[in-house]
Amino acid sequence: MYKSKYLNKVLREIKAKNKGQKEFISAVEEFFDSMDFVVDKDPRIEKFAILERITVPERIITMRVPWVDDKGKIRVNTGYRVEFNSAIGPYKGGMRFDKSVNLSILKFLGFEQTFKNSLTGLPMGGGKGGADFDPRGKSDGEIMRFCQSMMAELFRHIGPNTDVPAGDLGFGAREIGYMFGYYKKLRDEFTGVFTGKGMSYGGSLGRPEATGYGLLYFVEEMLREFKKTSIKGMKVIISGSGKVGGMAAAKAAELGAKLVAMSDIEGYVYDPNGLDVPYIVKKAKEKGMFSKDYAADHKGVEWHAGPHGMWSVPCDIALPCATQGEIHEADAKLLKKNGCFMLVEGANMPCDVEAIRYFNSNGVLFAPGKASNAGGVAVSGLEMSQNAIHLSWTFEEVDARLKQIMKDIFKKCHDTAVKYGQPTNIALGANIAGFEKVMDAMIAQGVC
Ligand code: 2IT
Repeated sequence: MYKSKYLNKVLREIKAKNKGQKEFISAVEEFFDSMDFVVDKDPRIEKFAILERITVPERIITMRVPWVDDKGKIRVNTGYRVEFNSAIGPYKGGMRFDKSVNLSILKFLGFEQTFKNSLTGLPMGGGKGGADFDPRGKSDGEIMRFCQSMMAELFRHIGPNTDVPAGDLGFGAREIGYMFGYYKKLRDEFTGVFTGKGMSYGGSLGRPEATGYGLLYFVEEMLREFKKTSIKGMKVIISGSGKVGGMAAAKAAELGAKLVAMSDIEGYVYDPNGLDVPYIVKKAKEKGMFSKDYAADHKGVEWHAGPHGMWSVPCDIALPCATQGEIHEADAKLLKKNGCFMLVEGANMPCDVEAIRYFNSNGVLFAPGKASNAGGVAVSGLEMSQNAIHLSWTFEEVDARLKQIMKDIFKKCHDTAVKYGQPTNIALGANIAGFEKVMDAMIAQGVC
C-alpha cells in the first residue's frame, strides 16, 4: 500500500491489465515505491495521466520467426520489439535471445531502459526486444538464418532515428553483425541502426567494456560520497561471467580491489586470498564460463556447484552481473550478516523488490542497474553520435566520456535523493531523476 491513493489505483489497474506478468509488475512496483515520494507533491503527474501512460509501451511488435535448422527441419520462434517510450529520443535498448524471453520480461526491461537512458543525459528513448530462441549449441549458419528471418520483419520498424537495438543476453557481436548486414541489404542504406557493431563497420571503441567499467566508476562514486574511501583493498564478489561480469572483474582488479568470489552458470569459485582475475577474464571471454576450469587449474580454491550459494560468501561489496531475479530477501539478509555494506547492480534487476526494500531499510548501500549499469547504453549513445558525424573517437576519449557520464548519473541520483530527504537512497534518486526528464518531455509534447 502506498501513501498516495492515486498510486494505489494505478497499480491496481496495471495488475489487472497485466495478469501473470510478474517481472513487469515487479519493475513497476519498485518504481512506484519512489513515485510515492513525488505524486502528492507534483499535481502534474495525475493531471496529465503520466503514470497511466508511462507504464504502457507505445508499441509492441510481435513476429513469427521461421527458420531452417542444419538438418533441414523448419523451426518457429516468436520475436518481439517493445517500443516503450520515445519522449526524449528514438527507442533504444538491447535484444535478448533466450528460452525464457516473453513479453513480461521484455516489458520490464523496456520500462527500466526508459529511465536508464534518461539518466545518461543522452537523447535516447526506451525499448527492448528479442526472441524465445536459445542460441546455445546452434551453428553459425543457424544463428545467421534466424537473425535474417527476424530482420526480414524487423527492418520495417527500426532505423537510426526511430529505434536502435543493441546486444543483451545471448545477443552479441555475431548476432549484431548478421542483423546489421541484412538490414543494410533490405534497406540499401548504411546507417547506425544497431550499436555494439564491430570496429570494421561503425562500432565504437570501448563499447564492449562500457557496462562493466561504468559499473566500477559508479561504485567509486558511491564509496567516495558515502564512505570517503576507494575500492582499493575491498573484498568484492561478482556473479555472471558474461561481458558485464568479466569487464567488471577486470576494472575492479585494476582499481586494486580483491575479487574473492565469482560465479558462472555452473557454480562459483571462492578464495579469501583473492582470485586470479586475468585467468577469469580470458576464460570467460573464450568459453562464457570459467569456474570449473579455474578450480582445476588453481590450488587451494573452493568450487561450489550452482551460482546461488555465492551470496553467503563474506565480502564488502557485491556486484550481481548475471541476470534478473537472482537475489531475494533471504540472500540480502545473508549478505548483510556476512559484512556486505554495499550492493551495486551490474545486471538489470538482479535484486527483487523485497531485497531492495531490505537493503534500503537496513543500512546496506544499494544502487539499481538503471543507474549503475547505464554505462553500456551510454556508450551506445556515443556510438550513435560517432556514426552520425562519420568519425570514430579513441578508446581514451570514449572512456573519459563514460567516466564523466557515470559521475553525472551518480550526482543526479544523489542530489535527487537528498532533495527528497533520503540521501543514501540511490534507487529513489534514480527513479525520480530518470522519470522527471521523461515526464517533462511528455507534457511538452501533449497527449500522444
Ligand atoms: O540493458 C542494457 O542497457 C543493454 N542491454 C544495452 C542497451 C544498448 O542499447 O546498448
